[in-house]
Amino acid sequence: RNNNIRDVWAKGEAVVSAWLSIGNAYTAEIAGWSGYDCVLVDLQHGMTDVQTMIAMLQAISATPATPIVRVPSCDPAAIMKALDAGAFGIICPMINNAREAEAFVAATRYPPLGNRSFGPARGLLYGGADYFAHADASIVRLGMIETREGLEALDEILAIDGLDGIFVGPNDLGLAMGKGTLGDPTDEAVREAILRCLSAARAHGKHAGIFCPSSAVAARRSGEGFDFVVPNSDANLLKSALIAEATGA
Ligand code: 3PY
Ligand code: MG
Repeated sequence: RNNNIRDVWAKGEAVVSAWLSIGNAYTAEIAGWSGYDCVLVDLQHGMTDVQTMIAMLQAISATPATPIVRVPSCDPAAIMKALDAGAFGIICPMINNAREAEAFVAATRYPPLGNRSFGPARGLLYGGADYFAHADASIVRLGMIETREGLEALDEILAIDGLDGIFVGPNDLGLAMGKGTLGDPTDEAVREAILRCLSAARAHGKHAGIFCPSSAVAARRSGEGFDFVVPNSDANLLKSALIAEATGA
């Protein structure tokens, strides 16, 4: 089973991911048929439990999009559960240092490279009978940079073998820098910090992703060199569409 993320990167292009905060298999299926390279189930801030995540991953499996998960934390058990449920990529929030990045990557790789426990469940169904042979190479791992500590430790985090790259959380990063939360930060220091994440990733030959509040911002970010962009979330899109219909605007 291919991983669209790696296929898009191999072409030198930017991956465009949908982002699901609503815990529902039908909306996941709709997202999967909407032209995104991958569809992310958010277990950190999304209104989704593990059982619903499994149904969402099943729904995404029936579409051309690659299923991925943002886990709630660096907890190895949560990471392994998402992979066993068929996620082909993991975004791990709040990576602060090399030790956390290393633990994250280890939880996604089978021994001898890592410490992922064997029991691939849906991974074996979605990934195919040869899942075990290819899982370590095909799974994508992005560590989130969204704290002061993470920003300061960019180089040591990016040096971790097996980490594909970083994913910037502009809201938490702005908050950590005392500048409030904005999906597209206007503060000069936060903007500079985001671009520092991008240049550090490039210097290490790794990938850089970022959450964006709209497709216009996502297009600007991919123009800057980010090669994994998320233009908005299902909940925000639904809300703005509902407001527009309610007001007739
Ligand atoms: C952030 O902006 O902090 C995120 O985690 C992405 O939404
Ligand atoms: Mg965040």
